[in-house]
Amino acid sequence: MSFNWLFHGLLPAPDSFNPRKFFQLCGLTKKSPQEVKNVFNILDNDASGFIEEEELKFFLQRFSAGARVLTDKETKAFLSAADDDSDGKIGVDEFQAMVLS
Ligand SMILES: [Ca+2]
Repeated sequence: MSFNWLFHGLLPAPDSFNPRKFFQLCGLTKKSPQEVKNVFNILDNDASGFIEEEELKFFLQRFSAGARVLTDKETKAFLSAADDDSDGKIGVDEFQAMVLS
């Protein structure tokens, strides 16, 4: 996956990261559910089947190694936007729903 172009001038300033906008910018919203699942698996670094807060922090770095980590505020906002059943982590269904709807 190469989204490096996104980080030349488009890397969001601290506390301004907007996941929905990011998904649109990198074209993820036009991908198939399976492709979105592949991205989910990359973000689920420990392969637990969920993206936990500790993994979500490194969201930008999974796309580009030189990117910053998300701030606590951004991480919590991202989590609550995706976490439909409020279990404190993001499942693949929740991730697909957030990206594709
Ligand atoms: Ca995980």
